[in-house]
Amino acid sequence: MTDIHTLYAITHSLYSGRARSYLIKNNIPFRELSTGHESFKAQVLPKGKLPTIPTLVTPQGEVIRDGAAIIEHFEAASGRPCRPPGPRQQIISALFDVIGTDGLLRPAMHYRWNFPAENMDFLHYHFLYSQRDTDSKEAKTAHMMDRMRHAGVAFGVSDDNKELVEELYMELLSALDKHFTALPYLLGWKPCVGDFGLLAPMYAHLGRDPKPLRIMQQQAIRTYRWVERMNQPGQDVPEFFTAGTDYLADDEVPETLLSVLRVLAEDFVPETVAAAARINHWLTENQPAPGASASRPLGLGEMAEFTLRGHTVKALAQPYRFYLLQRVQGIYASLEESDKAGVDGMLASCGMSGILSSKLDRQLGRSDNLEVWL
Ligand SMILES: N[C@@H](CCC(=O)N[C@@H](CS)C(=O)NCC(=O)O)C(=O)O
Repeated sequence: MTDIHTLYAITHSLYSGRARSYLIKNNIPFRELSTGHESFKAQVLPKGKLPTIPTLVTPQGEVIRDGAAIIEHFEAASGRPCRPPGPRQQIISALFDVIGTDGLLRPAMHYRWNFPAENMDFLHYHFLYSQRDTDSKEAKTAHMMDRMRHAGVAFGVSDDNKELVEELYMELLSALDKHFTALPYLLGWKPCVGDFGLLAPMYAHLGRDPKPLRIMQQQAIRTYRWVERMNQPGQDVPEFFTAGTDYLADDEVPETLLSVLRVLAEDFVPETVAAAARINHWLTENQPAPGASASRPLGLGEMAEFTLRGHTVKALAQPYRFYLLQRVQGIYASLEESDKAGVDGMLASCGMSGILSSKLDRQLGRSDNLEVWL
């Protein structure tokens, strides 16, 4: 038996970037294989239950499907090295994990799929070589790329609001860049769980596909460096001359990070409120049995509709957002009243108060590698 973990993942996959970065930053030895390897279908999929990446196989042969579950596996086993100690920082870290995983799909999909002249050859290479080596490889690649091309629409990008998606993303980049001027990570001198979540869209799509990569390198150099840094072992902070080693002291959440959240709140909060209403309606109508899978979107008809700067946006309402949001709400519920007041003030100052009250009528849990309705 080897002590090396196997990460089934692929370079251009959004969710893979989050788990890979966690393994790199925490010095966990691993090799990466694509799902095109025969072992994935034959040995891993029966235990992972869904063909999604990232999926991890431990040296003992345990299979863990889902990026959040992979990170939780290591966090729980090693004293939570990536959870900051203070309540405000813990809430912010868990919140960035949700936003990164589910709140930036519009810019990620828009900048990947709506610039074919710049991106298409690059994408074709990556989709082709993630396939099993069969004669139907090219046809399957074409099919997969065609399916994904429509992902932007499903997540709310339309001909009417493309400029708005770009405007908001440029504001995000500008706010992030100001933040990374003084600090190399979200909450100080080392990455927290929220850094890994945010990396998901910022690496494989926005920090790697040719069109958005150029934008980031030219207009948000410090953010680009953070993306690079998140994929390097060690701290990687040569440009900081008086670098610290830990999270910021006294549970500080810097004003520059609240400015980032102010931009993110503009669509994250109304979308979350609308998605909760939509999914709660679906729950009333469908009454899934306790233990039924909640791992996939409910269906193309289940769209959250909300207004963003005067435009109507319709985006898939996904239970997974609430699976991760439950963690933020759980941290809040466990706090002393005085700490709750501190968190309330902080969230109100950046337009994020709504995330605490947006809840589903049924809790979500995890069983046998699937998110399930409780
Ligand atoms: N909740 C999962 C989502 C993983 C996921 O959807 N990954 C994409 C690639 S970025 C995938 O495997 N898609 C194939 C599929 O959905 O069948 C996670 O965070 O790991």
